[in-house]
Amino acid sequence: MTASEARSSNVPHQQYDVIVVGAGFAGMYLLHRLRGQGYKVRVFEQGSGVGGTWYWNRYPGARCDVESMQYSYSFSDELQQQWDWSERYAPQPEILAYANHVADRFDLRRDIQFDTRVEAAVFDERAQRWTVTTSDGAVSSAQFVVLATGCLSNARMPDIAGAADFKGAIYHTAHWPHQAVDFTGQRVGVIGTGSSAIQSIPLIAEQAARLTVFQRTANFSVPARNAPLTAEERQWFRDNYPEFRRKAREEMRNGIFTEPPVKGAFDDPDEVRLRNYEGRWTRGGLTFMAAYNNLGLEKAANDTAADFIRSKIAEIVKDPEVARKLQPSDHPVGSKRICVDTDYYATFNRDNVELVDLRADPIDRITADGLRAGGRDYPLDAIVFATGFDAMTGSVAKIAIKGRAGRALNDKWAEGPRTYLGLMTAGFPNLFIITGPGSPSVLSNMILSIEQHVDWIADCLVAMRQRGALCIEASKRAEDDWVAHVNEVAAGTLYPQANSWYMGANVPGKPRVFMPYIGGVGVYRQICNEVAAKGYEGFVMSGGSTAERHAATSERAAAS
Ligand code: NA7
Repeated sequence: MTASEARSSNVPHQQYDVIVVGAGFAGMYLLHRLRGQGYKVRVFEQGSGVGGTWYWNRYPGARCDVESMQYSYSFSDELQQQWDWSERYAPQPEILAYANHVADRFDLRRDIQFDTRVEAAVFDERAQRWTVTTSDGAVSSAQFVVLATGCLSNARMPDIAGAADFKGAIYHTAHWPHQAVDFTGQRVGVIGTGSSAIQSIPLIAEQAARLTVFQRTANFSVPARNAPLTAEERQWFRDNYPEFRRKAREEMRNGIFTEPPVKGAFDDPDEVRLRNYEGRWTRGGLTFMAAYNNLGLEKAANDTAADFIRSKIAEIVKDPEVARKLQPSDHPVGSKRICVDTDYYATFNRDNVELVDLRADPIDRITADGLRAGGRDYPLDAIVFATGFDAMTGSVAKIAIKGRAGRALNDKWAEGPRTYLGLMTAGFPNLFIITGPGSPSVLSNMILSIEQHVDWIADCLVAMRQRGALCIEASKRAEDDWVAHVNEVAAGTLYPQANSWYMGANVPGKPRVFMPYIGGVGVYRQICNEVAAKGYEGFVMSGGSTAERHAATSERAAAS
């Protein structure tokens, strides 16, 4: 049957064992693992290249907030020994070059179809297979579908009146043009003050004639202290990789190897505590939050760290009124992902930079010539939306997924995502999610969490093959218990106190549910391993009889 005949008859014209959605770090490693186990795999990727979030987020200053020696694959020792990261925090072009290197090194491209969106995935209960429709009009079928769609991949463009009237250029940090944007001589407005804004604002300010930053919520940020990596620093990691990676996987809450805190904030006298914060501020990076073991749990402890950062902002920013606006006051530090910056606060000392507090002066509308907020017009040549993502569920929701009895996943998740271990959702057999809601995901070093999920799924598929099982599905009960556990653990922390994208609070109408699992990657890994060791406890495997397998295979053969 030709592809066009298949399209017109809606009969799948390509049969795979596994269809993977997305060729970011998750999709790439999954393809490598599964192909190595003899599965026929097809990856569909909507971008024209690999790298996922690092393919799209090309804004000035984009870099990872996890150190490059740790934000890298660990599955291949040759790879981690041979790839030379140039800086403490890798810039986006280097991470993208790394992703391309991995694709070439492991010959991944031949099984990735670029420029192709997965639009629908429907489970056929008779054949026990998924029928997948892609943006090129093709229909494919696979026993398994894996959503490697990423947690921060569905950029959110807020609906601000008048945007269509604007005569200048509009950008979104997560859909940055592939050619460098030159703001020289321009009046630029940046909407948002999350990580993307905080990384890009200092660089845009250096180029633009005038930069206006429209801030709705002030964010906590600590200095990155980024610097070139020396050969000795790289070698130190390489020599110790087995131990560092093991600790990161098994002992750290967030999958980043560091010295874990052993004390609470009030176990130290005030001056010792301040010295500790000062030392971490000078060293830079996310480990600021590892100063004490109760910063994410007790408000009073958290206040000591928040006060320290607020005092630093007041020290750096010369205009006390601007400093006051930049000092976050409505959420505990760390309850929104803490930002890591280079000269962010100091940028507000520049003569060409202005901060607009949208709480006092909300956006009225975008006009032909700029933006009006609090009744005042700000003339602009370009507007940069640094407004974030419909996180964790946004990219899944864009695919029309139907499981058993034709039930839509978007209907099932209308009140918030429900999964068992973040890996599967009941009623949707053979559909896996990589770093899905209900797993540590965005609270962790994503690459390590990706590797853990991919390995678990790959092992699970092999176990199914050995048992002759055709189908695996999360049980409703296991899912209910897991969702209750995820909520319970989150409720014991300060995280739900912030209106964060972890909570879905940045998207109007999105249910407020704390989506990631906050129990820590070590604990989570242990739970996943135990579930597998107990014969995939909480999952139901079926279709194991030879007759059933034979029938399903014949049905598939007839369909093609
Ligand atoms: P974030 O962290 O979600 O930041 C988005 C920013 O945009 C944040 O300051 C928002 O303010 C602001 N925003 C969103 N909508 C609006 C509207 N309508 N008006 C004004 N301001 C708005 O996204 P990022 O891309 O910076 O970072 C995402 C993650 O990527 C980050 O955590 C790292 O893990 C990497 P709000 O706080 O909602 O008031």
